[in-house]
Amino acid sequence: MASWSSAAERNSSSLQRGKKRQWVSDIDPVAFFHTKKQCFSNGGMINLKRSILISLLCALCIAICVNHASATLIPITNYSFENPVFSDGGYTPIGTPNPIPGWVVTGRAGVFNPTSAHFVGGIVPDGNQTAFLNKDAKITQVLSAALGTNKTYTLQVDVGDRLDVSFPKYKIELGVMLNNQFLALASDSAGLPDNGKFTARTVTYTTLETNPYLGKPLAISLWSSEIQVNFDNVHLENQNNTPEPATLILLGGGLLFIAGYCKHRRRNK
Ligand SMILES: [Ca+2]
Ligand SMILES: [Ca+2]
Repeated sequence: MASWSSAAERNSSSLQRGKKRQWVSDIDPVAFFHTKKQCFSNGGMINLKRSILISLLCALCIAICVNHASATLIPITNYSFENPVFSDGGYTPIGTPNPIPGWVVTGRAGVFNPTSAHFVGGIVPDGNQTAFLNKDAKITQVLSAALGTNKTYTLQVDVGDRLDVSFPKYKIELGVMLNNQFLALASDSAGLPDNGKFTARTVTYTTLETNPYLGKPLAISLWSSEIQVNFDNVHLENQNNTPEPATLILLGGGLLFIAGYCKHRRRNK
């Protein structure tokens, strides 16, 4: 039985080899060569296109990373209202000259070290103190930086609602100084912090080459309608919206590499 099976398998195998030989002999060698060459050529072209695409994507990713890394923090004096220092529950007394160092104050405002009677756990977003602004009070700071072209400015401020006071209206404004007057360019007044807590609010402003206020000093203004709004942790940064020289060098290097690679492949064919 086993020998019959082996003989049948041998016959079948021999038949298959015969068919295979015939199939191979039926193929036009010239046509086969051309087809193979075309397949290789197409495969090579696909690989080359894939390499170029991957290289370009890598260059683009690097360029985006470099652009994100170019965000610049603009210094703000007494941004966290930790100066001057008060003990728990302490605040700027009425009539204190220069009540918030670094800020121009109009109306009743100062710095405040709250306790758990004022905010949940006595916690503030940064450090131990906040600014407090009562009825129609405003604090303003003119910054050392000027409004630049093709930039996106992001101003972030934490806004707090005291446990023992109802939350009034407020306004956060980013602007420029024009003829010694503050001119708002962007603002926020829509935040509603939970009772006894702070919420982070953001104001953004993007400049183009046609902006009429380019070169004017940047300024920040914070305002409260009634007793009382608390502000803390004021941060401003800008991000360039045009490629910087480093980005262009990276992109140029990537393109030169691709060109060199293509030349190398053509030579080796
Ligand atoms: Ca603080
Ligand atoms: Ca409240």
